[in-house]
Amino acid sequence: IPTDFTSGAELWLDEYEDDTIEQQLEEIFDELRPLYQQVHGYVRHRLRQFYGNDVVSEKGPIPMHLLGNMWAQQWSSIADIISPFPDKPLIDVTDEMVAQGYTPLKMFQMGDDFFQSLNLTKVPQDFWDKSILVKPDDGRDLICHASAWDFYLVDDVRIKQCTRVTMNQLFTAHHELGHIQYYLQYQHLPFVYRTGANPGFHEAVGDVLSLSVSTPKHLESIGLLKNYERDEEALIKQLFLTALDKIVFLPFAFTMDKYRWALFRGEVDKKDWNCAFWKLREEYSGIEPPVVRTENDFDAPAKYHVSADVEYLRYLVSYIIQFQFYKSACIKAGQYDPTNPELALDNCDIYGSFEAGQAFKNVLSLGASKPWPDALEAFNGERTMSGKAIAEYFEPLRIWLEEENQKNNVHIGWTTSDKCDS
Ligand code: X8Z
Ligand code: ZN
Repeated sequence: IPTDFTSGAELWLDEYEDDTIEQQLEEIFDELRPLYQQVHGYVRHRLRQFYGNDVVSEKGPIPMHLLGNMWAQQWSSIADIISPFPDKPLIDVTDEMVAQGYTPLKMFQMGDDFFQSLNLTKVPQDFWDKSILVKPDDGRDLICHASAWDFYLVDDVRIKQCTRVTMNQLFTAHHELGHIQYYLQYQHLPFVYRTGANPGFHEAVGDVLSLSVSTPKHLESIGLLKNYERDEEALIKQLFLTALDKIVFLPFAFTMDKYRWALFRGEVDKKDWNCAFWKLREEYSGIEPPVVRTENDFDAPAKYHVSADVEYLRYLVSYIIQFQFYKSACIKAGQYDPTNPELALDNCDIYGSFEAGQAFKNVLSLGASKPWPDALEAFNGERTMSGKAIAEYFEPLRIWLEEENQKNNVHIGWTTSDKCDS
């Protein structure tokens, strides 16, 4: 393990065990940028219809306070005002969960059941006894940002999540249980190997299950979705909803660490620290702050991971490789066949597939004992990170968006704004 890191950036990047990781991600991001720009253009167009030209310009960055999330990192919470095909149902099973009396406990039990259905390990009793799954009401000062913890003993793994009964929180419960499953699968290894093949692997596991849970097929099977008719329009609407989370997130995740690398490497003068942040957010995501910022503000630490000093590239890597895992798991489960529209990738449910579970076991039980390309190979034979699977997943949406944006004369890309005064 090298100790002569030239900056914190090199220390963080070391975990990816590949000197070309920045370059690789840059290239993958370049491949996906056209799709992001189509989503961005369409959303801006819809927001213009909703709020008018005075609020949203035709060609500028989107004012981020309209996007429904404090950091504009995912935009699905405004899906009701920007989705195509208003007559088609927008899949949000939150109300149904509440109506059926879902509790945080039940949400985690369902997640645990999903892992067991793949023939993976059920969470130990200690997990249920020692986790915090509901926000304590005793006035304790507690960080509510969801997290999963390995106590590096045997079967002592815990989640801390201030769980609310919503569809999104159901996905987060699976995300956190993914970390737990990884801890359990490698707990037999020596301490130095009890970590992910790289940090992105750890973030990807639960999300693969969430992708499956979010399909109409799975939601119907667990009785949360009824009378859903999956025609061409419903399919596009569903893909659009997923893109508001999974595609929109890519430039956000990249900029969180591009920003910190630049600071760590001494590339930004301290007097420009705030505007450098907004410049990156604008360049990569095409968004702007709601009001003019100055160097008297310092906005980046408003994001939990920045204040808590958690590396963020892991999520960019995760959002790319989780589609590689998902696609292969779907094929193994007999749930995806590119030549059969009945077995589409975006409606693949891997629940109950021992084959998919075995692929996970191959990867997770290695921990960090082998370089990550070896771990990936153990899943599906691939050895490189690739944007091909995520592009394939969203291909029908890309085709639809390009046509729709063209038809509506939607501007693609964005001009620069000056919302930060150095
Ligand atoms: O922080 C998380 C997880 C805990 S590892 C809840 N995520 C990122 C975030 O919320 O910013 C999951 C997706 C991105
Ligand atoms: Zn996580």
